[in-house]
Parts: sequence; C-alpha cells; structure tokens
Amino acid sequence: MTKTFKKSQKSKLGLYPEYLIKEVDRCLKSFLKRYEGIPEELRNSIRYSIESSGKRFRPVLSLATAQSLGFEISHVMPTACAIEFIHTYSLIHDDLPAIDNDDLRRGKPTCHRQFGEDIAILTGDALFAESFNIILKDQIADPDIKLRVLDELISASGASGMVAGQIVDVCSTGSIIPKERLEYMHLNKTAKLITAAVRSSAILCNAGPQILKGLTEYGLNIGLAFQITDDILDITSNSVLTGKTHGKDILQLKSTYPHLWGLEESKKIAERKISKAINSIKNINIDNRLLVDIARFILTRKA
Ligand code: GRG
Repeated sequence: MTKTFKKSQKSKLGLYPEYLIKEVDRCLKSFLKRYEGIPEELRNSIRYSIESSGKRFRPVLSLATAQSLGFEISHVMPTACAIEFIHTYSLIHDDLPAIDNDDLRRGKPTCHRQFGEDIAILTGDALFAESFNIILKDQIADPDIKLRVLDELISASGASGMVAGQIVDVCSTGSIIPKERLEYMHLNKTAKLITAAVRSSAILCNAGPQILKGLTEYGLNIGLAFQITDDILDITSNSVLTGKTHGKDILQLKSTYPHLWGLEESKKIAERKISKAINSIKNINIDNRLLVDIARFILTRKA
C-alpha cells in the first residue's frame, strides 16, 4: 500500500519532500542507539556526523522510488539509511586535510576539525562498514535481493565508482581537464551513488527490467545535474545556505562545470539533464510525480 502524498506535506524547500527528511532522520536516530556500547570518542563522532542537518537527498530518493512503485517507505528504509551512512563517510573523508582540507560541513566544523584527523578517518571507516551491517541485519529481503542491493552499493562506492571519481578530482586539482574527463569525474564521484539509491530501492520493490532501465537513466541524469548545480552553488551561493566554505573550488583551482563551460552554459546543461531524467520516467509504469518534483528541485536548490 502506498502512503498518499498530500500537497500540504510539501516543504519550505520548494518541490523537495521535507516530510521524508524527517522520516529518514527518525530512523537514523534509532540506528545510532546501537552504538551506545562503543568507545565514547567514536560514538560522539558518529553521532555528530550523522545527526547534522543534511538534505538526506539519497535516502529521500530511495523512499520516493519505493512510493513511486506503490510500496511503503518502511520497505526500503534500512537501505536508505545505509546509503546515508556511505554518503556521510564520503563527506568526512572528502573534507580531510589530505583531500579537500575543509573546515565547514553542514554548517558545523568538519569531523576532523571537531575530533581530530585520526578520529575522522576512523569514523568514516566505521560508517562504511556499518552501512553494510544495516543492510545485512535490518533490511528485510530475500538473500538474493540483498546481494543485488549490496552489489549496487559496493559498485557505486568502489574503484569503479566514488573512489574513481575522487581520484580524478584529487589528481586534476590545479590543472584544466578535458570536458569528457570532468563528466567521468562527476559520474563516478556523485551520480553513481545517487543512481544506486534509486536502483537499490527499485530492486527491493521488485521492479522489472523496463522500470529499472528508466530509473537508471533518471538516476544518472539527476546525479550529473546534482553535481553541476553543486559546482554552480560553490560560486553563486553562500556558506550560510550551503553550510560549506564558499568559493572553495576556485581557491583550490578545481576543474568544475562553470570553470570549463561558464556559468550560463552550465545551467543549461543541468536543465537538459533534468529534462532527460524526467523523460526517462515518463513512459514507465510508475507514479512518477514525486520523482519529477525531486528532479525539478535540483535546478532551484540553494543548498
Ligand atoms: C566514501 C567510498 C568512499 C570513498 C571516499 C572522499 C571520497 C572517496 C569521495 C568523495 C565523494 C564526494 C564528497 C562527492 C561529492 C558529492 C556531493 C555533491 C556532496 C554533497 O552532497 P549533498 O549536497 O550534501 O547531498 P548534504 O550535506 O545535503 O548531505
């Protein structure tokens, strides 16, 4: 049975379903309780990192995908939260002095600024491992379905996914890279985990090949648009709204969409990707309304 999506539940974030953030936050909080017996330093840093005020974009997408397929959000909630663990891990490691050396994340000092570099590295490591623990222990699904979900998340995070994108990012800082290389970087660093959030949820909801194909195309296109708008916000927004250091990409001489294409062209590219994403879920048998709203939100987001 699907929970009805009431208009009154729409949020201050425009088209973005803020009520789903609350559902994710509630579940994340319940997972944190299980870390009561671990060393205090780790417990505090995990809590600090997970409880910060992110948009929960990836888990919200998982929940929206389940709703679009006629399932309750509870059906995919553990996997949705596990993906937020992986995402939080990637942010902690991305902020480290050896990578982006950032001081601010989600409006607070970064994990290493708050707890020290050693604790931050270990917190990221713990979150990555715990994400799989959640799927193994808390996600209800047949073993073959769980394996498919794990395959999605491991592939999106590993050497042909997020780490590949991040390596290109690290190695190209300070130089101008070809546009195709930039797209490869964005695809791996950002779009694959976003796609995995959609696909893993669809797999748990027994989606067939046709629906999975449409949702994959949707995920990849919104994922790329999400990173392009992230690049744009680094220039056009401010630290109060984004909770991150403003203008960091320019300071660090990073190759970004605005840097290689210009600001206006970058906006147009993001718009085209969002149109493509919406078209790819137009003719498949799902209730696509919420996924369309989330795709459109990407173009208007301020954080
Ligand atoms: C974690 C497997 C793994 C590897 C580490 C450090 C690293 C390799 C990857 C970094 C990937 C990364 C930080 C990509 C940026 C993606 C991005 C746009 C992040 C911002 O996401 P939002 O806007 O942030 O959803 P909030 O704070 O709202 O959750």
